[in-house]
Amino acid sequence: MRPEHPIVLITGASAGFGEATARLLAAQGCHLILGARRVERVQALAEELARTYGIKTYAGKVDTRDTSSVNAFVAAGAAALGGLHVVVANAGLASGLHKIWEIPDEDMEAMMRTNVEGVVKTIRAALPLVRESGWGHIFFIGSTAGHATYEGGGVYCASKHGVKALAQTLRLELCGEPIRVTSIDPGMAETEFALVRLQDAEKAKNLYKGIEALAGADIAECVRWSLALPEHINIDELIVKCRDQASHTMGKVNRKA
Ligand code: NDP
Ligand code: 8X3
Repeated sequence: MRPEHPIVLITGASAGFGEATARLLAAQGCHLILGARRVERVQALAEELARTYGIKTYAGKVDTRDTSSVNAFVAAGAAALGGLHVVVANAGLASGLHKIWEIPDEDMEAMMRTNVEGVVKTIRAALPLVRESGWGHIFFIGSTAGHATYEGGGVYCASKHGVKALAQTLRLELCGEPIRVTSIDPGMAETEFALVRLQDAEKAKNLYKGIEALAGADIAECVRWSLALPEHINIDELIVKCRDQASHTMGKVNRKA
Protein backbone atom coordinates (compact mmCIF):
# COMPACT_ATOMS: atom_id res chain seq x y z
CA MET A 1 0.00 0.00 0.00
CA ARG A 2 1.21 3.47 -0.87
CA PRO A 3 1.93 5.37 2.35
CA GLU A 4 0.16 8.68 2.78
CA HIS A 5 3.46 10.50 3.18
CA PRO A 6 6.18 8.54 1.34
CA ILE A 7 9.81 9.00 2.36
CA VAL A 8 11.75 10.02 -0.76
CA LEU A 9 15.53 10.05 -1.18
CA ILE A 10 16.94 12.34 -3.90
CA THR A 11 20.59 12.49 -4.95
CA GLY A 12 21.81 15.66 -6.62
CA ALA A 13 19.29 17.79 -4.72
CA SER A 14 21.53 20.86 -4.62
CA ALA A 15 20.48 22.08 -8.10
CA GLY A 16 18.41 21.47 -11.22
CA PHE A 17 16.05 18.49 -11.42
CA GLY A 18 16.90 17.23 -7.94
CA GLU A 19 16.13 20.51 -6.23
CA ALA A 20 12.95 21.03 -8.27
CA THR A 21 11.76 17.50 -7.47
CA ALA A 22 12.39 18.08 -3.78
CA ARG A 23 10.31 21.27 -3.91
CA LEU A 24 7.38 19.66 -5.73
CA LEU A 25 7.29 16.47 -3.64
CA ALA A 26 7.53 18.50 -0.43
CA ALA A 27 4.41 20.36 -1.52
CA GLN A 28 2.72 16.94 -1.94
CA GLY A 29 3.55 16.04 1.68
CA CYS A 30 6.46 13.66 1.03
CA HIS A 31 9.23 13.45 3.62
CA LEU A 32 12.64 14.04 2.06
CA ILE A 33 16.19 12.73 2.31
CA LEU A 34 18.33 15.12 0.27
CA GLY A 35 21.97 14.66 -0.73
CA ALA A 36 24.72 16.24 -2.81
CA ARG A 37 28.37 17.23 -2.42
CA ARG A 38 27.43 20.89 -1.81
CA VAL A 39 25.90 20.05 1.52
CA GLU A 40 25.21 23.66 2.53
CA ARG A 41 22.78 23.93 -0.39
CA VAL A 42 20.84 20.79 0.53
CA GLN A 43 20.79 21.77 4.17
CA ALA A 44 19.28 25.17 3.35
CA LEU A 45 16.72 23.53 1.05
CA ALA A 46 15.79 20.88 3.62
CA GLU A 47 15.30 23.52 6.31
CA GLU A 48 13.18 25.70 4.01
CA LEU A 49 10.94 22.82 2.93
CA ALA A 50 10.48 21.49 6.46
CA ARG A 51 9.50 24.97 7.62
CA THR A 52 7.15 25.64 4.70
CA TYR A 53 5.38 22.30 4.45
CA GLY A 54 5.78 20.75 7.91
CA ILE A 55 7.46 17.67 6.45
CA LYS A 56 10.37 15.70 7.92
CA THR A 57 13.69 16.22 6.14
CA TYR A 58 17.24 14.94 6.36
CA ALA A 59 20.10 16.58 4.46
CA GLY A 60 23.50 14.97 4.03
CA LYS A 61 26.72 15.29 2.12
CA VAL A 62 27.13 12.52 -0.40
CA ASP A 63 29.50 11.81 -3.25
CA THR A 64 27.70 9.13 -5.24
CA ARG A 65 31.00 7.94 -6.75
CA ASP A 66 32.09 6.74 -3.34
CA THR A 67 30.61 3.55 -1.86
CA SER A 68 31.12 4.40 1.80
CA SER A 69 29.78 7.93 1.33
CA VAL A 70 26.62 6.58 -0.35
CA ASN A 71 26.09 3.81 2.22
CA ALA A 72 26.48 6.23 5.12
CA PHE A 73 24.16 8.83 3.56
CA VAL A 74 21.39 6.36 2.74
CA ALA A 75 21.57 4.63 6.13
CA ALA A 76 21.61 7.93 8.07
CA GLY A 77 18.72 9.38 6.07
CA ALA A 78 16.51 6.32 6.46
CA ALA A 79 17.32 6.07 10.18
CA ALA A 80 16.53 9.75 10.72
CA LEU A 81 13.17 9.60 8.92
CA GLY A 82 12.16 6.06 9.90
CA GLY A 83 12.30 4.24 6.55
CA LEU A 84 12.57 4.71 2.81
CA HIS A 85 10.04 4.29 -0.01
CA VAL A 86 11.13 6.22 -3.09
CA VAL A 87 14.57 6.78 -4.62
CA VAL A 88 15.33 9.40 -7.28
CA ALA A 89 18.79 8.47 -8.58
CA ASN A 90 19.36 11.83 -10.20
CA ALA A 91 22.95 12.92 -9.45
CA GLY A 92 24.86 13.11 -12.70
CA LEU A 93 26.80 15.28 -15.07
CA ALA A 94 28.43 15.74 -18.42
CA SER A 95 32.07 16.78 -18.42
CA GLY A 96 33.30 18.46 -21.60
CA LEU A 97 32.49 17.76 -25.25
CA HIS A 98 35.35 15.58 -26.43
CA LYS A 99 35.76 13.33 -29.43
CA ILE A 100 36.33 9.75 -28.29
CA TRP A 101 40.02 9.83 -29.20
CA GLU A 102 40.55 13.07 -27.30
CA ILE A 103 38.76 12.61 -23.99
CA PRO A 104 40.92 13.01 -20.89
CA ASP A 105 40.69 10.27 -18.24
CA GLU A 106 39.40 12.82 -15.75
CA ASP A 107 36.26 13.64 -17.80
CA MET A 108 35.64 10.02 -18.75
CA GLU A 109 35.91 8.87 -15.15
CA ALA A 110 33.72 11.70 -13.83
CA MET A 111 30.87 10.69 -16.14
CA MET A 112 31.12 6.91 -15.89
CA ARG A 113 31.67 6.91 -12.13
CA THR A 114 28.84 9.36 -11.40
CA ASN A 115 26.25 8.50 -14.02
CA VAL A 116 26.63 4.71 -14.02
CA GLU A 117 28.45 3.56 -10.88
CA GLY A 118 26.88 6.28 -8.69
CA VAL A 119 23.39 5.21 -9.72
CA VAL A 120 24.15 1.55 -8.98
CA LYS A 121 25.69 2.45 -5.62
CA THR A 122 22.67 4.54 -4.64
CA ILE A 123 20.15 1.86 -5.55
CA ARG A 124 22.26 -0.92 -4.06
CA ALA A 125 22.34 0.89 -0.73
CA ALA A 126 18.69 1.92 -0.79
CA LEU A 127 16.92 -1.20 -2.02
CA PRO A 128 17.06 -3.29 1.19
CA LEU A 129 15.46 -0.35 3.05
CA VAL A 130 12.80 0.12 0.38
CA ARG A 131 11.99 -3.60 0.57
CA GLU A 132 11.74 -3.37 4.35
CA SER A 133 9.21 -0.55 3.97
CA GLY A 134 7.04 -2.87 1.85
CA TRP A 135 6.26 -0.40 -0.96
CA GLY A 136 8.48 1.57 -3.28
CA HIS A 137 9.34 3.36 -6.47
CA ILE A 138 12.80 3.71 -8.00
CA PHE A 139 13.39 6.58 -10.43
CA PHE A 140 16.34 6.73 -12.80
CA ILE A 141 17.10 10.06 -14.45
CA GLY A 142 18.34 9.00 -17.88
CA SER A 143 18.48 11.26 -20.93
CA THR A 144 17.70 11.48 -24.61
CA ALA A 145 21.46 10.81 -24.73
CA GLY A 146 20.50 7.26 -23.76
CA HIS A 147 18.47 6.97 -26.97
CA ALA A 148 20.82 8.58 -29.52
CA THR A 149 24.40 9.78 -29.82
CA TYR A 150 26.12 12.95 -30.96
CA GLU A 151 29.68 14.03 -31.73
CA GLY A 152 31.57 15.02 -28.63
CA GLY A 153 29.07 13.20 -26.44
CA GLY A 154 30.38 9.65 -26.78
CA VAL A 155 31.10 8.93 -23.14
CA TYR A 156 28.13 10.89 -21.80
CA CYS A 157 25.85 9.04 -24.23
CA ALA A 158 27.46 5.72 -23.26
CA SER A 159 26.79 6.51 -19.61
CA LYS A 160 23.13 7.34 -20.29
CA HIS A 161 22.70 4.25 -22.49
CA GLY A 162 24.07 2.51 -19.38
CA VAL A 163 21.39 4.12 -17.21
CA LYS A 164 18.75 2.83 -19.62
CA ALA A 165 20.18 -0.70 -19.35
CA LEU A 166 20.18 -0.46 -15.55
CA ALA A 167 16.55 0.68 -15.41
CA GLN A 168 15.42 -2.07 -17.78
CA THR A 169 17.35 -4.70 -15.81
CA LEU A 170 16.08 -3.57 -12.40
CA ARG A 171 12.50 -3.74 -13.69
CA LEU A 172 13.05 -7.37 -14.64
CA GLU A 173 14.74 -8.14 -11.34
CA LEU A 174 11.99 -6.56 -9.20
CA CYS A 175 9.03 -7.97 -11.11
CA GLY A 176 6.63 -9.46 -8.54
CA GLU A 177 7.69 -7.09 -5.76
CA PRO A 178 5.68 -3.97 -4.82
CA ILE A 179 8.35 -1.66 -6.20
CA ARG A 180 7.91 0.30 -9.44
CA VAL A 181 10.83 1.27 -11.69
CA THR A 182 10.68 4.36 -13.91
CA SER A 183 13.25 6.09 -16.07
CA ILE A 184 12.65 9.77 -16.86
CA ASP A 185 14.71 10.67 -19.93
CA PRO A 186 14.84 14.44 -20.59
CA GLY A 187 16.16 16.37 -23.55
CA MET A 188 17.55 19.91 -23.36
CA ALA A 189 16.84 21.42 -19.95
CA GLU A 190 18.15 24.68 -18.58
CA THR A 191 19.73 23.83 -15.23
CA GLU A 192 23.36 24.02 -14.10
CA PHE A 193 24.08 21.05 -16.38
CA ALA A 194 25.57 23.04 -19.30
CA LEU A 195 27.62 25.25 -16.99
CA VAL A 196 29.12 22.16 -15.35
CA ARG A 197 29.77 20.61 -18.74
CA LEU A 198 31.24 23.65 -20.53
CA GLN A 199 32.66 25.58 -17.54
CA ASP A 200 31.68 28.80 -19.35
CA ALA A 201 28.58 30.79 -18.31
CA GLU A 202 28.11 32.49 -21.68
CA LYS A 203 28.46 29.31 -23.75
CA ALA A 204 26.07 27.57 -21.37
CA LYS A 205 23.48 30.35 -21.72
CA ASN A 206 23.84 30.40 -25.53
CA LEU A 207 22.99 26.72 -25.74
CA TYR A 208 19.39 27.57 -24.83
CA LYS A 209 19.19 30.91 -26.64
CA GLY A 210 15.94 31.25 -28.61
CA ILE A 211 14.55 27.99 -27.26
CA GLU A 212 11.93 27.45 -24.62
CA ALA A 213 13.90 24.65 -22.99
CA LEU A 214 12.70 22.33 -20.25
CA ALA A 215 13.15 23.51 -16.67
CA GLY A 216 13.76 21.54 -13.50
CA ALA A 217 10.11 21.86 -12.54
CA ASP A 218 9.04 20.05 -15.73
CA ILE A 219 11.00 16.96 -14.80
CA ALA A 220 9.80 17.20 -11.21
CA GLU A 221 6.24 17.07 -12.57
CA CYS A 222 7.06 13.85 -14.46
CA VAL A 223 8.26 12.28 -11.21
CA ARG A 224 5.19 13.49 -9.31
CA TRP A 225 2.82 12.16 -11.97
CA SER A 226 4.48 8.73 -12.27
CA LEU A 227 4.44 8.41 -8.50
CA ALA A 228 0.80 9.42 -8.15
CA LEU A 229 -0.59 6.91 -10.66
CA PRO A 230 -2.59 3.91 -9.40
CA GLU A 231 -0.42 1.09 -8.09
CA HIS A 232 -0.86 -1.29 -11.03
CA ILE A 233 0.52 1.28 -13.49
CA ASN A 234 4.28 1.40 -14.02
CA ILE A 235 5.65 4.12 -16.29
CA ASP A 236 8.71 2.35 -17.70
CA GLU A 237 10.28 5.21 -19.62
CA LEU A 238 9.32 8.82 -20.26
CA ILE A 239 11.19 10.63 -23.02
CA VAL A 240 10.53 14.29 -22.34
CA LYS A 241 11.62 17.09 -24.66
CA CYS A 242 10.60 20.71 -25.06
CA ARG A 243 8.43 21.48 -28.07
CA ASP A 244 11.35 23.29 -29.72
CA GLN A 245 13.47 20.11 -29.78
CA ALA A 246 12.29 17.56 -32.31
CA SER A 247 15.26 15.15 -32.41
CA HIS A 248 16.91 13.28 -29.53
CA THR A 249 20.05 15.36 -30.12
CA MET A 250 20.34 19.06 -30.96
CA GLY A 251 20.13 18.14 -34.65
CA LYS A 252 16.61 19.52 -35.04
CA VAL A 253 15.94 22.46 -32.77
CA ASN A 254 13.66 25.44 -33.41
CA ARG A 255 15.74 28.44 -32.38
CA LYS A 256 14.09 31.84 -32.62
CA ALA A 257 16.34 34.64 -33.81
P1 NDP B 1 22.60 20.15 -12.44
O1 NDP B 1 24.04 20.37 -12.73
O2 NDP B 1 21.72 21.34 -12.27
O3 NDP B 1 22.45 19.23 -11.14
C1 NDP B 1 23.24 18.07 -11.00
C2 NDP B 1 23.14 17.58 -9.58
O4 NDP B 1 23.93 16.38 -9.45
C3 NDP B 1 23.69 18.58 -8.58
O5 NDP B 1 22.84 18.62 -7.46
C4 NDP B 1 25.04 18.00 -8.20
O6 NDP B 1 25.34 18.33 -6.85
C5 NDP B 1 24.76 16.51 -8.32
N1 NDP B 1 25.97 15.71 -8.45
C6 NDP B 1 26.86 15.70 -9.48
N2 NDP B 1 27.87 14.85 -9.20
C7 NDP B 1 27.61 14.33 -7.97
C8 NDP B 1 28.28 13.41 -7.13
N3 NDP B 1 29.44 12.83 -7.48
N4 NDP B 1 27.75 13.10 -5.94
C9 NDP B 1 26.57 13.66 -5.56
N5 NDP B 1 25.88 14.53 -6.30
C10 NDP B 1 26.41 14.87 -7.49
O7 NDP B 1 22.06 19.23 -13.61
P2 NDP B 1 20.61 18.60 -13.90
O8 NDP B 1 19.68 18.82 -12.81
O9 NDP B 1 20.23 19.02 -15.26
O10 NDP B 1 21.03 17.06 -13.97
C11 NDP B 1 20.44 16.06 -13.19
C12 NDP B 1 20.46 14.75 -13.96
O11 NDP B 1 19.71 14.93 -15.16
C13 NDP B 1 21.84 14.29 -14.41
O12 NDP B 1 21.90 12.89 -14.26
C14 NDP B 1 21.90 14.67 -15.88
O13 NDP B 1 22.76 13.85 -16.60
C15 NDP B 1 20.47 14.48 -16.27
N6 NDP B 1 20.01 15.16 -17.47
C16 NDP B 1 20.14 16.53 -17.62
C17 NDP B 1 19.64 17.15 -18.76
C18 NDP B 1 19.80 18.61 -19.01
O14 NDP B 1 19.77 19.03 -20.19
N7 NDP B 1 19.90 19.43 -17.99
C19 NDP B 1 18.94 16.38 -19.79
C20 NDP B 1 18.88 14.97 -19.54
C21 NDP B 1 19.36 14.41 -18.42
P3 NDP B 1 26.78 18.71 -6.24
O15 NDP B 1 27.57 19.32 -7.35
O16 NDP B 1 26.43 19.64 -5.14
O17 NDP B 1 27.31 17.39 -5.76
C1 8X3 C 1 21.44 16.03 -21.49
C2 8X3 C 1 20.87 16.17 -22.84
O1 8X3 C 1 21.46 16.57 -25.28
O2 8X3 C 1 22.91 17.59 -23.61
O3 8X3 C 1 21.31 14.73 -21.02
O4 8X3 C 1 22.98 15.23 -24.02
S1 8X3 C 1 22.12 16.39 -23.99
